[in-house]
Amino acid sequence: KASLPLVIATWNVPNATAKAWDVLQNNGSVLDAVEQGVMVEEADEKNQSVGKGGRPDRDGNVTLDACIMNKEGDCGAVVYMQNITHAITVARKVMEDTPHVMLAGKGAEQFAVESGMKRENLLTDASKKEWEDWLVEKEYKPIINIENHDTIGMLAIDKNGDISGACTTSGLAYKMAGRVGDSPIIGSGLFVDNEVGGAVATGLGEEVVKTVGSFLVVELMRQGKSPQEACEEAIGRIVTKPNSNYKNFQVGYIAVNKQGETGSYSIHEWFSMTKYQDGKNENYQSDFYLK
Ligand code: SD4
Repeated sequence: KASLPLVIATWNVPNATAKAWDVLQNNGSVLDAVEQGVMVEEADEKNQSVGKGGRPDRDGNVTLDACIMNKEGDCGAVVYMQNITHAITVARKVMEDTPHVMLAGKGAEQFAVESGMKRENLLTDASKKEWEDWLVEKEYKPIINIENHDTIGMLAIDKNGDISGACTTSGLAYKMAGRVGDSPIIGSGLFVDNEVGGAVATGLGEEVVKTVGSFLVVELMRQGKSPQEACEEAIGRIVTKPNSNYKNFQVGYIAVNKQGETGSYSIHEWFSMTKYQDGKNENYQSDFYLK
């Protein structure tokens, strides 16, 4: 049996997993752990895929997507939200303080401000400069891989075996205004079932949504697959579609089951998972489909 607690996250995000681990060590809840863990990346202006410092859409607006899910199976999400750094906290407030599961755009921002969060400019000089350079050619193609810095999805399982998950992103750089990806969609970007396990996705959100990826991974684990096998089969659903263009985009999944076994798999090389377990905080290169 795997040693608990443990925390896993998409990509190389040791500061985020360390924060979540600290919360668990200090008897914080598993929900606090994933929320506070991903907040580290939201606040980090150097991570240009999440929160403050995120890359904008084509019009220069940073728009955030996030969702969170607790061990009771409740969830909350914000989509297309601007001017608030900690989208995950707003998602949690949607879950806990409203009768709804999802708020979008202006309504999400208004709710955040009414809940005491402050408006901030999320477009940093660095991301603004890159966007201005992009405007010259305006060539739009999904970026296959951004090593180290990307959408953060996190799953944690506490010493009692209870699971929670969080996912937060600024979405694809230079997306169309109004575009929403997989990350705030429960079942696509994130799914947790405390009886079975949890999964989160990263990469080209459209492809994750089309296959309801994270829900699929969890259901495959329910049928007896290991987290690794489940992630591989969910990637298989994408790459075996007729006319799949998978050579041109990346999707990656990480998963944990109730026993604390973990898995990760992607289409292309260079996806990785950060895992904090047994006091060790390590990054693991993920196995991948396109060899
Ligand atoms: C999206 N899945 O908005 C997110 C972006 C991402 O690696 O994960 N990029 O589609």
